[in-house]
Amino acid sequence: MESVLEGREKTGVPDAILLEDYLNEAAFIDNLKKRYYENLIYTYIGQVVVSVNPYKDLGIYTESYLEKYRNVNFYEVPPHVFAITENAYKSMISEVIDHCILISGESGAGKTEASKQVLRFLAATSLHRREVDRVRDKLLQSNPLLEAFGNAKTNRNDNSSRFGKYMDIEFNFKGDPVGGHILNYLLEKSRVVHQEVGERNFHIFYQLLGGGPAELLEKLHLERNPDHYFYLKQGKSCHVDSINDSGDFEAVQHALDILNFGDDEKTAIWGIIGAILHLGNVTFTVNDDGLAKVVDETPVNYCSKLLGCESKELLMALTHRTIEARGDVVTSPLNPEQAVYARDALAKSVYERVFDWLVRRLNLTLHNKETGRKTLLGILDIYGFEIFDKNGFEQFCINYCNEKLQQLFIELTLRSEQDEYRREGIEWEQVDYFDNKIICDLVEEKHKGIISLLDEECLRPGDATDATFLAKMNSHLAKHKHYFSYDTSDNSKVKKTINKDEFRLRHYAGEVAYRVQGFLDKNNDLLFRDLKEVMTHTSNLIITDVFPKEELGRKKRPDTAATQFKNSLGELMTILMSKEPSYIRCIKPNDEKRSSFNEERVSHQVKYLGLMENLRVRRAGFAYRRAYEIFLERYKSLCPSTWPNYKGQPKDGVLNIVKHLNYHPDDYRMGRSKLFIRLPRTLFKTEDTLQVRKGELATMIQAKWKAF
Ligand code: AD9
Ligand code: MG
Repeated sequence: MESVLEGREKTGVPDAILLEDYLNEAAFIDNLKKRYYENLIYTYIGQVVVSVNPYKDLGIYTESYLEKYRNVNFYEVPPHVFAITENAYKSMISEVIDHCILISGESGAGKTEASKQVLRFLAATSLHRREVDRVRDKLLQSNPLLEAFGNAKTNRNDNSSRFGKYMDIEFNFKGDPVGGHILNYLLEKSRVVHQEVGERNFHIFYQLLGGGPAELLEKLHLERNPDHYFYLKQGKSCHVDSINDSGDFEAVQHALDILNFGDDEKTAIWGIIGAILHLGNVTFTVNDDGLAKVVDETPVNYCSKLLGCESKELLMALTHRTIEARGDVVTSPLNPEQAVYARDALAKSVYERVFDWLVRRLNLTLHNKETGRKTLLGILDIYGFEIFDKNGFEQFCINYCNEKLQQLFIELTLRSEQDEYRREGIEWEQVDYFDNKIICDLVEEKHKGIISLLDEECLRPGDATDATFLAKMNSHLAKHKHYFSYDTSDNSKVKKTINKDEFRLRHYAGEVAYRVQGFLDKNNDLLFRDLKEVMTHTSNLIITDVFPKEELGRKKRPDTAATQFKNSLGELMTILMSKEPSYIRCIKPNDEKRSSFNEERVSHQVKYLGLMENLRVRRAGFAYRRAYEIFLERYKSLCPSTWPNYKGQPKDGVLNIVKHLNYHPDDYRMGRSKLFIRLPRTLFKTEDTLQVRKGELATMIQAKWKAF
């Protein structure tokens, strides 16, 4: 295999810090492009992996690749997600510190694929003892299961993650994976009841219909054709060429088995999926008083049967609302519009809670009972930054989450760089970069940020609407550099591009216009009490678990959806900050989901991911650094005092080598544990000398053999 240094002529440079013209974005992109067309999708910026989605199978994740990247030095093999994973794994084991691998990039850039390969590589680290094998299989099988329930086709990505996922893998002191734990973030549950044209509901619905055995579908009273279900067909794209629903159903069944789901649990799961589909087919009309009346009771009956509740009760709860006010209980009928709202709220709530249940259930299975020293390696794979034609509350949350991650990247890459120079006693030069903290604050700041303003409107009794929320933002945020709306803009050009019911944020990754419609509602996240009550006494074992009776007695209003999300992101940031991070920065090379490299699209992402700044920071002082031991090991043959035998301190050995090679004093620094080299040129020369030397040594050996 080529090393990072040896491959440079044929295929561009494998590490962008080796680019001579490192300030030049065009040169950086040209390098990525050259490599992309050679099927080399990975390029480093120091320890950061930049990955460009190949949109085709490159055969670079096979067993033999898993092997090739085991026990190697980061810089001696071509860039790969396996290399960065091996690096993190090795340092986790040897230094006994927790690590995390943070994967970012916009929707469709390849985060989920990368995270799966990272997990595969880690799972394969075990020594194949039986117990470890079992853990490994479970860790791996959690993926297809969660993807089935949490991913969907969007207009950006056929397998788009609609939830955020952070997974810790636990290793024992021997370095074997012994357990895991998953944290999930805000599932886009509105998708259960509505999809934009070209999109689908969560995969699992189509998988069950496409792959479920006939007897199962019969029991669930389901038709095989997804077009039969209102909740599945709104996007008008039930069938997708790139997706094999029935095959994926098999994979889910297999995963459920490996993860020890019992028959009763499986029955409960399929019952719920079926119940949601039937629920979506319940329609309402008006009775003589203008109030909601169910058109056809059949789907209500099926739904109740599958959830295990009384059909009459469900029917009543779908068309009525009971309110308790100062001890008085008043039940009033709903109009058809309200009834549809109640129906959808039930479907969303059931699905979301079942998803949470799945994660809890997985965590029970992945829980490691062993005590003793453990280290963790976390993998973060969330929904990427996205801009659609219509963006709502969900995109607002997703993009806010991406702002937070970008913020973490900025803080940690700069901080760790600064720390390293300080630790090694080397002078540091500051590099300017765009700090997106201002946007994070705009969204999350207490009392002033968008989430606070939204919560105020949600909690305000009386006439609060999406429009009053917009007005409130306009009055508070008019002057903010990253906030725009029709009313706050006095520039007629801007006015033309923005609708009256939108606000626009200038995110780190681009401008996004959000329609305010639905913000209050989604943030309030109400499920009428009547429906909740019915859910608390069903016979479906998952539903009874996720709708506990105690919830009905609770007086305190739960946090709003946005506030819950904000808090859980805050906790996530704390977790990530406490670990040693590695980064995979994913780039989406075009919008057509095909293998080609659109420079403009890439350039946009290079800008907003801050890759040029990243590169400058890496190069500001010293482009290349290597621990003394490693440098010595690689180059010891270049100096008579270190070859063939050297017994002294690595640092002294390295000093001998660089002196012998006539390094200019300005070109390098001796840190406490590492050698720092200012320019790639110096290293190239050294590497070339090494190649010549290897040739000489080979000839010498051959000559010896001949003489012998
Ligand atoms: V989202 O934010 O969840 O919408 P991701 O996760 O960034 O997005 P994903 O990993 O799902 O994107 O990749 C999108 C598609 O690109 C995959 O379904 C594959 O078809 C394709 N892809 C991505 N990475 C690779 C790869 N390393 N090799 C081959 C890839 N194909
Ligand atoms: Mg994804």
